[in-house]
Amino acid sequence: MTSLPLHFSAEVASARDRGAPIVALESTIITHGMPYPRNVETARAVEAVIRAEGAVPATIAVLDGTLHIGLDPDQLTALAQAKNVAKLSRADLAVCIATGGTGATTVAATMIAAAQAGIDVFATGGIGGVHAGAELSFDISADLQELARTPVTVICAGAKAILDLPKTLEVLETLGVPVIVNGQDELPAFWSRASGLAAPLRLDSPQQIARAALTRAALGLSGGQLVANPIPEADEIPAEVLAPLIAQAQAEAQADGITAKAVTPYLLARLFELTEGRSLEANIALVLNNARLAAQIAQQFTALRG
Ligand code: PSU
Ligand code: MN
Repeated sequence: MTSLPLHFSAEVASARDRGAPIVALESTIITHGMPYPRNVETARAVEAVIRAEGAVPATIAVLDGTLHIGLDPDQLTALAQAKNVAKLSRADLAVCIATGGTGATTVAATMIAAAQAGIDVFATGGIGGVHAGAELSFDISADLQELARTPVTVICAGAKAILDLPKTLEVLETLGVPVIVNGQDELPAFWSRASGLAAPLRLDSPQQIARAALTRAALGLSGGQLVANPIPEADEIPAEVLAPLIAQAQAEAQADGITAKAVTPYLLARLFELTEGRSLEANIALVLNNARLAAQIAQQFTALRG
């Protein structure tokens, strides 16, 4: 058996030595979720928010066959500029590492890497879920199963509103994943605070969220937690403004024969055009907001573990 080629950045290695709180960050949002140069600007700003809150960011990616936990600024810039980077989910991670490849980690693959590295908390924008029309396409993100099996608390702003949210909630319920809304009774829908769907669970503080994860582990329950953190009011795009544009993008994706891993990046890029860039501004704002909460939750894990 080969040993796992896992590489810690100097900043993350030092945080591990000190027992400082660490927040994992994914890289597919950089390579497939946002256009250059806003992607790298956002990645840097997200890391800065986490440091300002007293935690250490660990952006995760596979570079030339090595699983990196924490990227230095040059590595981050190179990844953000690279073309045709692979999008790695659970199924792809080992092949990419074994063949010396380079790839960006999705929510599922980032959770796997975070768990390997002993990181409890991971901030992103929106998880993957059940796509509209999944009853025909069977397009259900591997992110959902990962939440059921890997013990990481994932902070998002809800599943992306390009998905079928009721079906996504049903699958998460079937899988036994706690879906915890931070501070409101309604599930947020990524770019909007409202979804029309009730929050399956609600908690109101970073300490409660960390305590729930530790209690889950103490009960012997495998798997993670999903925290849905509503986008700040000032940054949201009302659901009724987005709904027709999402429907248009979905229809175009189908007409263009877009399938599998290409669906989410296609829809995000098309919405960027249809909203004249507004969807990207909201996406950036919600990621920063999630990073802040994730850093606070990571600190509570450290404090509660003592
Ligand atoms: N959050 C964002 N933008 C993104 C993603 C998350 O704000 O692009 C990425 C994550 O990596 C997530 C992926 O795992 O979208 C979902 O892809 P799929 O639907 O193919 O599983
Ligand atoms: Mn999919």
